[in-house]
Amino acid sequence: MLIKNRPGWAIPESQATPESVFVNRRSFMAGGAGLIAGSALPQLAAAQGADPTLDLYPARKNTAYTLDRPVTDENLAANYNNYYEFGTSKDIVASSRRLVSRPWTITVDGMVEKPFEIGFDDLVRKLPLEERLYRFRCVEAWAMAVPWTGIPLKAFVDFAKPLSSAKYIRFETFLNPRIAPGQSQRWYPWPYTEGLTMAEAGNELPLLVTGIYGKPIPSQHGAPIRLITPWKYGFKSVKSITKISFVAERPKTFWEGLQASEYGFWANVNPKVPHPRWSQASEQVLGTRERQPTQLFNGYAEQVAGLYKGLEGEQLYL
Ligand SMILES: Nc1nc2c(c(=O)[nH]1)N[C@H]1C(S)=C(S)[C@@H](COP(=O)(O)O)O[C@H]1N2
Ligand SMILES: [Mo]
Repeated sequence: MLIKNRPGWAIPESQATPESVFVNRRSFMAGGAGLIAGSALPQLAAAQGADPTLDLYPARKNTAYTLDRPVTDENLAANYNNYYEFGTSKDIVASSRRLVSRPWTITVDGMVEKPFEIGFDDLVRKLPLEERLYRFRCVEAWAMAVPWTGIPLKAFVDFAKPLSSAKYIRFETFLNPRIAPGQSQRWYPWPYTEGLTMAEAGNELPLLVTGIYGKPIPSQHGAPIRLITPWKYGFKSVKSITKISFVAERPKTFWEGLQASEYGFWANVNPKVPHPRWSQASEQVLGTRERQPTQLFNGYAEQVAGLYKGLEGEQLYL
């Protein structure tokens, strides 16, 4: 990663770029709204080139999820991103503007009663949206705290009607190298893929996120819909989802495909289990100069620790 004029909140190269360090090494080798009926608003917005879901924001706040730190400044979060489809630096905002998030179709297939396709604008009005404050922790040891708006994944799973034989849920990002320059780099296992167990998917925490800071989610954060799993390292939180499959076998994830010894399937946050190349004991909070202690399950042990009973033999924290 190349930072010119590194801002104060940026993290020293040595601490902040493990994912890109690995990859670069690899690449070297190889208004008048009151007059209009409510249902016409989205179409009108779309015709004017505005986001057709604007009327859904801000969504109802679910105050059950509280923070132990201030909300990260919106501009910091919006300009320090990991989105390898658009480049390996943190500075991918301009490149990510090439993402075309409308029309957007999501394919739901695999072990479901009936596979289907659904337009994003249809889906987002079928299921309840809510806003939650969550901590967020990247495996690179930087952290933030963000108001996400989304559909609880649990509600989506009920809607999709998986068969009881489904064991995992698998998410896929779009695949289009003409839009995403990173996808022309053939040594990556595109498309970006992630997965959860069905038990994890049924937990209260995971959100299918459609908005951030009370507005529709911008391209660099994974428009129009991405996953957020706040107790896991950030790479689990797959962006710009076009396919959701219910499957019997554990999916092979993007980062596992690149470097399985460093980025595993479970990826639960744990201060006591270091990454093979750096400590996870503390984290750099965006917008501050201090490091904070990392918390087990990123502070969400109460909600998720029970999911891992009986799985102690697995590499739960990598
Ligand atoms: N499709 C896709 N999803 C992705 C990534 C990516 O490169 N491509 N990066 C992941 C990583 S490593 C992190 S830390 C978060 C970053 O989310 P943010 O940029 O919205 O903060 O997105 C995750 N989801
Ligand atoms: Mo990350």
